[in-house]
Amino acid sequence: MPLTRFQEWGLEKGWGDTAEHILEMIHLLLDVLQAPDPSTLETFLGRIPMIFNVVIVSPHGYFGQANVLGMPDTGGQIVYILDQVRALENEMVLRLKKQGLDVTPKILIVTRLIPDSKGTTCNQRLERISGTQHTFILRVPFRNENGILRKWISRFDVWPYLEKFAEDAAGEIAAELQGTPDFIIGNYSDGNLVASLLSYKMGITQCNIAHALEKTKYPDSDIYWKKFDEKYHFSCQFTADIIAMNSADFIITSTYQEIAGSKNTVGQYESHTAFTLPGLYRIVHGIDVFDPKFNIVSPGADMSIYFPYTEKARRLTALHGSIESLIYDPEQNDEHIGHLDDRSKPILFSMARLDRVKNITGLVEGYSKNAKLRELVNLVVVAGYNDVNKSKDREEIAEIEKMHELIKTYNLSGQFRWISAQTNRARNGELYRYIADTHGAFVQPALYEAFGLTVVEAMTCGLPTFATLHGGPAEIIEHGVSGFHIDPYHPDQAASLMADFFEQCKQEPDHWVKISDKGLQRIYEKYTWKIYSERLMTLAGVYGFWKYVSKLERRETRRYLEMFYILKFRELVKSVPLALDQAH
Ligand code: UDP
Ligand code: LCN
Repeated sequence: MPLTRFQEWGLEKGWGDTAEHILEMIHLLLDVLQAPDPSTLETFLGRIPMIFNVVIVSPHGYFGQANVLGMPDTGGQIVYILDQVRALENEMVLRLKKQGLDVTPKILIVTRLIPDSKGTTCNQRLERISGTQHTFILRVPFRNENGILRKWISRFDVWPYLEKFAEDAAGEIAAELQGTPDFIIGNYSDGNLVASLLSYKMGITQCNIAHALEKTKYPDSDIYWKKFDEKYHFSCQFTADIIAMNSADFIITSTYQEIAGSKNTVGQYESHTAFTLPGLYRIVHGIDVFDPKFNIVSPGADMSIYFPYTEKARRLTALHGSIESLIYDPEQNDEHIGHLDDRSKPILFSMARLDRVKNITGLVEGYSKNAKLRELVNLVVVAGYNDVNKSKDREEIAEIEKMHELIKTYNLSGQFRWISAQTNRARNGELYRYIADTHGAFVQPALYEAFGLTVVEAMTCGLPTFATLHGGPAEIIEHGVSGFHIDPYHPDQAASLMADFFEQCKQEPDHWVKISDKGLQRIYEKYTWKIYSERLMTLAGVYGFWKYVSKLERRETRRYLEMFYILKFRELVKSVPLALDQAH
C-alpha cells in the first residue's frame, strides 16, 4: 500500500520496512486499542520511532578510548559507556531500519575537555568512537570567571563547575546535532546533575545511571558528613543525587540490590529514602524505591575482547610473550615490582584502580597472613602506580605507601607481583585468559563494589571468581555455584575459602572447570550488552511516550527541586574550593 494512504489516515512514516513488519505493528496497535496489557503496550511503544539523537553525559575523569584506564576516577564507568554506545548504536540502526526510516542516528558522549591531558586525547573537542559510524565524544572544558581549568580534578571537587558546564554543553550539543536530542542519559552524580539541568532546559526524556552512589560506599557518611566534607564534599554530592534521582524520568541500575538492597544489605537507592545530614537538612522522603521509574538493565563485557580461555582459535597468543614478561620478568621497574619463584603455581589475580574502597591492600594482607594460600598460589595484582611520586590522588598515594609497607612486613618476595595499571584492553582480556590457563582465579576484594565490571570480565573469560559480598557481585555470583562471595571485613575467612578452593582443585581438577563453566553460563543468561541495548531502547520509548502523552509535568516536584537546587545546592557549592592551575 502506498505510504501516502497511511499518511492520509494520520499514520506517519515508521510503520515498518516490509509488509510483514507493518502488519505486525498494525496488529500490535489493534491489541493495544482492544485489549491493552503491559507487555503489548511495551512492545508497541518500543517500536515507535522516537529516538534519533542521544546525549550521554559523563563529565569527570579522563574520558578517552586509549591510555586512560586505571588513571584516577577513570575505571568501569568509561568502559561501561564505551561498550554501551556501540551496542546502542547497533540497536538504533537496527530499529530505524525495521521501522523503514532512512534517518541517521547520532550519539554524543559529553565529557570534560582537559587541556593538560597527560598524553590522552582529553584535550580534543571531538573524537569519533572507534567501531561506530555515528557516535562521538564531545568535550567541553570546565570554566569559571578565571577562565578555563586546565588540569584534571578529582570527581569530589567538580561541583562548582557543573552549572556553567551544563550551559556551555547545551550550546555545543545544539551545534553538533543541529537541534535538540531526543533522549539524555546521565552517568554518576555529576553527570546526572548535568543531565537534569539539560533535560529541564530542553524538555527531553532523562535516564539516570548512578554507577556508584557514594553514600553507601562510605559507611555513616550522612550522619558524619561534617567529618567527610572537607575531603569529599559529600554534602554537595548527596544533594545533587537527591535532585537528579527525582528529576529523572527513569533510572536504570545494574542489579536489584542497587535499588532496594537485600535481606542483609541496604540498597544504594534505598539509603536515600530517608536520611539526615545533621545541622544541614533532613530528608524524610528522598526517593521511593518501588517507584515504577526503577529498572534493572545489567551491563556485560565486550565479547570481542573478553571471551572464554577455551576458544583456542581466537586467543591472542602473540601477546603471551609480553604478558609473561609483565608477570615473570625479574626486572624491577615502574611497571612491575616483586617476583614469582615458582611458575608452576596457579595465579590468584586482581585488577582495580588503587582506591581505598577497592581494598587491594586488604587482599595482599589477607594473602600474606595465610601460609597455606601462599604455598598453593602466587598473587598478582594490577593496580595504580608503584611509585608514589607518580600519583596526584589522595587515596591512591596512601594505598601505594601501604602496599610497600606490606611487601616489607610480610616478606612477599618470590610470591607476589605488583603490576601498574594496564590500559591495553585487548591484552587485559588475554591476561584474564592467561591466568585461567594456570588454573588460577580472580579476586575482587572491594569493601564495597557498586556493580563490578571486572567480575563480569573475569567470568566471561571463564576464570573462577571470588568477589565481595558488599554490592553488585553478591548478585552477579551465586555463591558456591558460579563463583564465591568473600567478606572483605573478614580477610582471614576469605583467604581460607580461597585456599580451600585451590586445595580442592588440586585433588579434583574438575572442580575448577565446573565453577568456570557455571560462571560463563551465568554471564550468558544475564550479563550481555545485547540484552542491555534491546531493553534500554524499549525503556527509552516507553518512558519517552509516557512523558509526551501524559504531559506529565510533575510541576510541584519540579518547583520543589528548583527551590532545593537554588537555595541548598548553590549555597553548598560555595564551600568547595576552586581548583587553581598554577598550584601545580
Ligand atoms: N581496568 C583496566 N586497567 C586497570 C584497572 C582497571 O583496564 O589497571 C578496567 C577493568 O578491566 C574494568 C574497569 O577498568 O573494565 C573497572 O571497572 P569496575 O566496574 O570493576 O570498577 P570501577 O573502576 O568502575 O570502580
Ligand atoms: C562504577 C563502579 O564503582 C563499578 O562498581 C561499576 O561496575 C562501574 O561504575 C560501571 O557501572
